[in-house]
Amino acid sequence: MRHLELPSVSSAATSDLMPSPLVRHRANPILTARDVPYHATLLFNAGVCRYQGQYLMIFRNDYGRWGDTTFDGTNLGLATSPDGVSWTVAAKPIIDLNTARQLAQPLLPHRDAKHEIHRFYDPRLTVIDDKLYMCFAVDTRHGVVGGIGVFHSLNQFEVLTLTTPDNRNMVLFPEKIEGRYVRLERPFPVYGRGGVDRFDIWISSSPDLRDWGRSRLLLGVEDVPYANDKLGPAAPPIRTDKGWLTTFHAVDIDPSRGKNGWEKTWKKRYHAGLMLLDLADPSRIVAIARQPLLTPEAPYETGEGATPETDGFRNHVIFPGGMILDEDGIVKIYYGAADTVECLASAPVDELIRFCFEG
Ligand code: BMA
Repeated sequence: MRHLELPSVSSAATSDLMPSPLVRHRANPILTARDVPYHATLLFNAGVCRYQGQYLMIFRNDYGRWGDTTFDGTNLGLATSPDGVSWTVAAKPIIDLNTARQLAQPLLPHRDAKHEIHRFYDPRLTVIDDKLYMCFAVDTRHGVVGGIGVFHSLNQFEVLTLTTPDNRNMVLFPEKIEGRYVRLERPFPVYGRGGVDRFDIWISSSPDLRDWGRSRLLLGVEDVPYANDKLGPAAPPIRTDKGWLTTFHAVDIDPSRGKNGWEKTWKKRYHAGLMLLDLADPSRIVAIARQPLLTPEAPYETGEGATPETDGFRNHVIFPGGMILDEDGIVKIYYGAADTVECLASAPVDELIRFCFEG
């Protein structure tokens, strides 16, 4: 991989690498809890896709009280848009905790999902052959697991598979590759890692979306010059003629940080990264930008301006969850900012590809 011979972050920053082509939308944040007709506090980390002639978003809503880290719960909300910028939120959540427990129960046949499942969150949407799929994370009594399900209609969701713990941040590729479905994922091993986060991106495949295997390491923390903590997938990949273009999240820790968001200490910073994977063998990285695609800089990302009431919940967080290539060659990237609001940034697809090689 090209970046293995690359300079450190500080020397890269002073060199003449191509700057990120991504431009933040003027209307940011494009969707917040204030747009939701039911109890909502933090609206972020949405999955977004184009489906049945419109833009469709499923967002995470952590509801409680501003500034208070004891939340009442989390549900998933639905929003639609004709242009990907102005959104209308459906009257009720699309999946709440009770529904999630019922939906997952068939895959937990010898357990009571009511006791087993505590939280269902971080939706990621992919359309394959006109069918809408959603990956998600589930906090259970026995660890965090990733899941994949299919919408038979927007009112009918079937959970197809759950992973073993600990895994999450799963995203599906939008088509089968060599006859198999493919996903990116982020297991989080503890044993052997010296008690610190060192989480990497893995790739697996499946003949039927239920049974997964052939897992391989795709990208390690040490491969990303601006990460010193952990990595994971972000938005589901898009097809381009040069390869699968995909974002990821990359975290660095600034130990000097004190109060920074609603928690007493939050020392992490989440960037968006970008890479290009081989079309026929997506476990092969064709190119990866050595600089971040997006780093928290705008007030709604650093958190100081995330809401009129308070800082963001977790300041300095950018977490892409949706990536759409429109007919005009512009890629829209949707991301959660400060774990508080949902934002949009865009760039021409050709420039994003060039950024993977020259950025
Ligand atoms: C991760 C997940 C994400 C979140 C991020 C930053 O562990 O919970 O949903 O955006 O932390 O807080």
